[in-house]
Order: sequence, then C-alpha cells, then structure tokens
Amino acid sequence: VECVTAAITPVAVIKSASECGRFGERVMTDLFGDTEPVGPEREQLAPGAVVLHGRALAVQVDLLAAVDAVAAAAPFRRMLTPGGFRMSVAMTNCGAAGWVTDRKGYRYAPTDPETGKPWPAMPAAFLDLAAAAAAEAGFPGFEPDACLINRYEPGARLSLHQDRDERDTGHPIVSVSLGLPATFQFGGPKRSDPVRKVALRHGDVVVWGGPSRLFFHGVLTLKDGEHPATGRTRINLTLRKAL
Ligand code: MD6
Ligand code: FE
Repeated sequence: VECVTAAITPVAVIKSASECGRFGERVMTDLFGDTEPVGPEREQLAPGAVVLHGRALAVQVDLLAAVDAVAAAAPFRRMLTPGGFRMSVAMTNCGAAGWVTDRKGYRYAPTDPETGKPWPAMPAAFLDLAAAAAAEAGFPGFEPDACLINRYEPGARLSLHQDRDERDTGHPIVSVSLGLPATFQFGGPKRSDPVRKVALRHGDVVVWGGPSRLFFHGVLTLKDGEHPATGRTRINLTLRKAL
C-alpha cells in the first residue's frame, strides 16, 4: 500500500504504509527525510513548558551550519563534573557567556577555558528562532545571551538536573533538538518527583519557563541510529538569558 503527498511538492514523496494513515503519526515530508507533525503542533508538557513540534525545521540548515562554525572555534568537549565524573555529553557554547563545569563547580564563564578566548558570538539564526519561539509560547521579548550546545552520541545521557545557574530564572529557556531523537524526561521541583517522558525529534523546540522553570529534567541514553542531517548524533541547543 502506498500513499502520495499533495502534488504541490516538486517531487512526489512516496510513503510506506507504516508512515501514512493514523492521526498522530509523523510522516515523511521532504528530501532530507524530515518528519513533520501531523498531530497537534503544540504540546503542553507542564505549566509554562510547551513543545512546538517541528518549529525549527525551516531553518535547520542555517542552525547546523552555525553549530559547525561555533564548534570550529570552540570545539565540543566532555567536561568534568564537580564530583569528578566525565560527562558523556560533549558541549560547547556561544554568546556572551558559556555554561561550564569542572572540579570547582558549575557556572557561566565569559571565555572558553580550553582556548582562553571569548565564546563565539551568538549566531543570528539562533537568536531569531529563540525569540520567535519564546513569543509564540507566551514569553515576548526573550533576548538570550548564552547558548549551550550539547552533542549526544549513542550511549550518552544527561541525568536529572535543574537549570539554576542563570542569574534570573524569570526568563524562559528555549531548547532546540536536531538529529537523532531522544527521550526527554521531566519531573517536578524535587528530584524524587515522578517523571514524565516525551520524545524530542529533529526540529522540535521546547520553550520552558514560568512555574516549571526549575523542575528536574534529563535525557535518557541515546539510542543508536543515523539521521540524514547529523549522522549518528543528536544536537541540542539551549538558549538562555544567563547574565
Ligand atoms: C537536552 N536539555 O535536551 C538537554 N534544560 O539535550 C536540557 O537540559 C534543558 O531542553 C532546560 C530547558 C530545556 C532543556
Ligand atoms: Fe537542563
């Protein structure tokens, strides 16, 4: 069984039977093989937290080019936690401040400890998407000054944590997922609170602020796979107003 998308696309996209049909599934849409939501585009995760499914797809090429440019100047590295563990997620930053961790603790730093130079400037594509997504989620006027870029390879995970190193947690965080899908988990204000799981796919944007801004959250171990845009990796951008 086959189905074909509407004839407005220059190349008809043939879908397998498993990719078309029931409401709520995701279907192939373009030559990059991206998925686009056919169910609700907005998914409320918690008070103040919303997923804008597929919101970054239109600018994915600009975002990924900017990630490459940032990483050329400030390479991805696996940082040390204050407890002495090497993180499985590799990180870099751009903007006026970058999130770092070492034996001394977690903090925002104006320079890259590996190079001694300021972090690369915030790419316009990051700023524009973050401001637009935040406004759509009810947080107008968001002007991030820091972007933490996380790179997951299969096996990498991020254990439950709170984002509380920003000066004013009255500002939201905008999170952009690119590449391989991951299971995001988030709980409540206490580490022991039960967690809810949500799939974050290529192009999904989460805007998170307000009453759940300090809730615990994490990313389950990345499953192996290959994504047309990123290969065997997941990239996550978290845009913050840190200073
Ligand atoms: C990630 N994200 O998705 C990790 N934090 O790779 C986060 O830790 C996160 O997505 C605060 C707000 C949104 C996030
Ligand atoms: Fe976080």
